[in-house]
Amino acid sequence: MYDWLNALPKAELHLHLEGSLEPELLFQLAQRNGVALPWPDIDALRGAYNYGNLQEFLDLYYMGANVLRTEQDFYDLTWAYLLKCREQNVVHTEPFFDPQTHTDRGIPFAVVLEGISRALEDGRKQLGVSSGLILSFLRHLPEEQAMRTLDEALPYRDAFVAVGLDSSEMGFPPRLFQRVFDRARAEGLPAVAHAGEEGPPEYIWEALDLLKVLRIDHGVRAAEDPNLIARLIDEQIPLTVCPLSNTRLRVFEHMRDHNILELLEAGVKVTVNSDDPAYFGGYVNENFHALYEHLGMTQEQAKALADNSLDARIMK
Ligand code: ES4
Ligand code: ZN
Repeated sequence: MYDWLNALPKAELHLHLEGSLEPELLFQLAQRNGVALPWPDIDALRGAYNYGNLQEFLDLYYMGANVLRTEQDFYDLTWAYLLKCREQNVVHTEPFFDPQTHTDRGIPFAVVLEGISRALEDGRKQLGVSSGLILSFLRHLPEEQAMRTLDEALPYRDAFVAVGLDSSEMGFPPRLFQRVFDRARAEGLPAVAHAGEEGPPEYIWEALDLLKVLRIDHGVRAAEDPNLIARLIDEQIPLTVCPLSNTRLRVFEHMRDHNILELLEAGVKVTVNSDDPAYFGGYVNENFHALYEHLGMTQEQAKALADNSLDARIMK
């Protein structure tokens, strides 16, 4: 089963590049850039990967991102992830990056984008992994800052396939960003958004109705609203579900409690993704393995999940 799951061709549609920063590379970049770290060694850092909720994880994730300084750093980060894609038969990926995490530290937008884009291009040519980059706004920061980030990004319009919305969800509903997403759409950029991870089903409705998203990132709390589930099925709106992330962040107490296979059997277009693999204990294949081990996922269900991911690509 493990070899079979590994060989299955699949797309990854919910991956934060900053969340693919493995502790080994994090320490290497800290040394290369002369950045002091609050952890004495790699084991101490790994020991801190023990979160009670989304915010506790995000605090660590933003600290980790502080070692990313140069174009080469962003290239190395992205390239390491693409090597994993090839290893796991992820034939297509649509990763997120959070420009504000870097521009707010004084790293120029162009430095971040050039490093990532150059690695994605090399990944297409040298590894055969196709990709499309998603520019994600940080929802815990004000709308005006997201709008300014969009202004900075538009000269590079062709480097992106969509815009997204991530970071702390509770108290930061999608409606706060309607004008930013209106503007992105007017520029021809489609949208996705994190919703219904920790937030209520209302946030998923807002993402659909106000931000006009093509996909919902996470969306597992849709299960609490039968009318919303009916709509997701009717319109075949993909959910990019991240099982290991959800259990690490206590969205579900245990993998055996996860609802992804119930959603699949109900007809919702669910997909399997790794979210922040360096922080949550696994890439896409480890997520598939967990569904097999704890939920008894069949080969037929795994094939349906992988086919959903290929079908839910923005870049066809
Ligand atoms: C994230 Cl798991 C998760 N949720 C929301 N925002 C994020 N950014 C990186 N990982
Ligand atoms: Zn995410």
